[in-house]
Amino acid sequence: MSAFDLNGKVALVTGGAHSIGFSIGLGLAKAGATICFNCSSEGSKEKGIATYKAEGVEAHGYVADVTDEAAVTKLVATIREEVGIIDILVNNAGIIKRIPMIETSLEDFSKVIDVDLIAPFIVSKAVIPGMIEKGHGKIINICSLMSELGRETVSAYAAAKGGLKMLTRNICSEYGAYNIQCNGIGPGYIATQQTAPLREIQPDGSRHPFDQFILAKTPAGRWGNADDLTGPAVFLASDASNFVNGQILYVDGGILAYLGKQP
Ligand code: GCO
Repeated sequence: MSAFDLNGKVALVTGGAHSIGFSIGLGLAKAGATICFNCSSEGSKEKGIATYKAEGVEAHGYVADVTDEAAVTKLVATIREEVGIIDILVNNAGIIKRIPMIETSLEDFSKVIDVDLIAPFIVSKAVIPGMIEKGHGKIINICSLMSELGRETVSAYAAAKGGLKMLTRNICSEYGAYNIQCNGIGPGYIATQQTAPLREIQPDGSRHPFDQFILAKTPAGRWGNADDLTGPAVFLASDASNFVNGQILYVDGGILAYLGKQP
C-alpha cells in the first residue's frame, strides 16, 4: 500500500464545492478519501455534488457557515453520524477584498478576518477532539503568499493569512503529541475566479499589468492551476507526511525564491 493512500479516510474541505477547494477535494478522493464539503447555499451544494459526480466521486455536501460556531459544531456532528469521524480537515474557504487600507471599513476588514482566520480556528476546534479520539489527524490550512508578503490593497487578507500561518504552527505545537499534523499550503498566483480581476485582458487586447507583473515574478513563467495544489494536498493528508508538522508548503512556481525578472 502506498504511503499516499487515503482509503478509509474521511476528509472535510471547507468551501470545497468549486475552485481550489474542489481540486483539492477531487485529489484527495482520487487517493481514496471520502469527501465532505461545506458551502454557503443549497445551489452551490447541488452544483458541487454534481461536479464531483461528473468526475466519478460521491461527495457529501452540506450548507454551513464556517464563521458560525454553532453551525460548525452541528456540521461536524452530522458528518460524524452520516460519514464518520473526520481524519483530514482542509481549511480552504476564504475571501479577499482589494481595497487600499485607509479606505477599508472596519466591517470589511473584520469580514475577511472572520472567514480567513477565525473560521479555521472554529472548524479546527470542532474537529480536533475527534482526531484525538481516533489517534491521528491531518489539518491543512490554505495560506497564501500573503502569509509572508504584503502588497497594496490586501491588508485584511495579509493579516488573516499571516495569522493562519501562526495558527498552523500553534495547532502543531499543541496537538502534535496526539499524532495530529497541521501544515499549510501557500498557493502562489493561481488562475481562479478570485484572481480573475487581476488577469483581465485590457481594452487594447494586452495582458493586465498585474498579470505581466506576476509572470515576471514567477520562475515557472505561468500562473498556477488549481490542479497544481492537489499533489501537495495529498502528501500533507497522507502518512507520507507523518513527521512533517507546522510547515507551510509554498506552491508558487518559485515566486518566493526569486527576485523577479530584470527589466
Ligand atoms: C492578490 C491575490 C492573492 C492570491 C494568493 C496569493 O490580490 O494579490 O488575490 O492574494 O489570492 O493568495 O498567494
